Amino acid sequence: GQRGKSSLPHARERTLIAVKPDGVQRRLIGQIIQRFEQRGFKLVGMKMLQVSVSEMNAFTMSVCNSSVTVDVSVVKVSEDLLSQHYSELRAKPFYPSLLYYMTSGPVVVMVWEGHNVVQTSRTMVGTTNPTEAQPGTVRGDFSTHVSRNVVHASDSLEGAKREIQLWFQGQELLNWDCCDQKSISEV
Ligand code: IDP
Repeated sequence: GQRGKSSLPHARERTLIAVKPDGVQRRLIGQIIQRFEQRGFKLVGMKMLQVSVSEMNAFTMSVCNSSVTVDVSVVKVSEDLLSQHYSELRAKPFYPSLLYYMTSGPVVVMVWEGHNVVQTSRTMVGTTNPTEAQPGTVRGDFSTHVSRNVVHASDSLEGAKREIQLWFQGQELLNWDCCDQKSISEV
């Protein structure tokens, strides 16, 4: 297995976790934070914000298989953040309604650090579609439909790096020592 120096960078691995608007509305922030704390990960950044959309006066989204045009002209600026965050999904039919959902209320974005945190948090969060998510996962315990799956977790090391840079300024992330670190990881 990995010993000594080779495992060093992994203990400092970071990922982006976000409680989406439905999770905030449903008062799940605390329970989600608790799961990452009790697992042994370290919180190094956290903030609450509401993202708004620009350059979208109206869009059509599909609700229960019928098209509905939604006027979002009252919602303003900052498309950048979400369109970059979800850049790979731009061509998907659900993309407009995803933006609408993600801008519908506050989100809580967090950066968690620890050994293998990217992969482990994907396991803790569960599959994208809650229908398949195992009980014990966040999505498997708190959600039923893919369009309201409560939480976001970066899906790769590169994705995590990109998303952390997108959502956080460098000085918003803290390097601090957890007093129990030696009991949680060898490094
Ligand atoms: P992930 O959040 O598990 O990484 P992605 O495929 O990156 O999954 O999708 C991002 C988000 O887009 C999902 O978490 C979910 O909120 C939404 N989404 C994905 N697929 C669908 C769909 O088929 N209908 C509605 N929303 C979807």
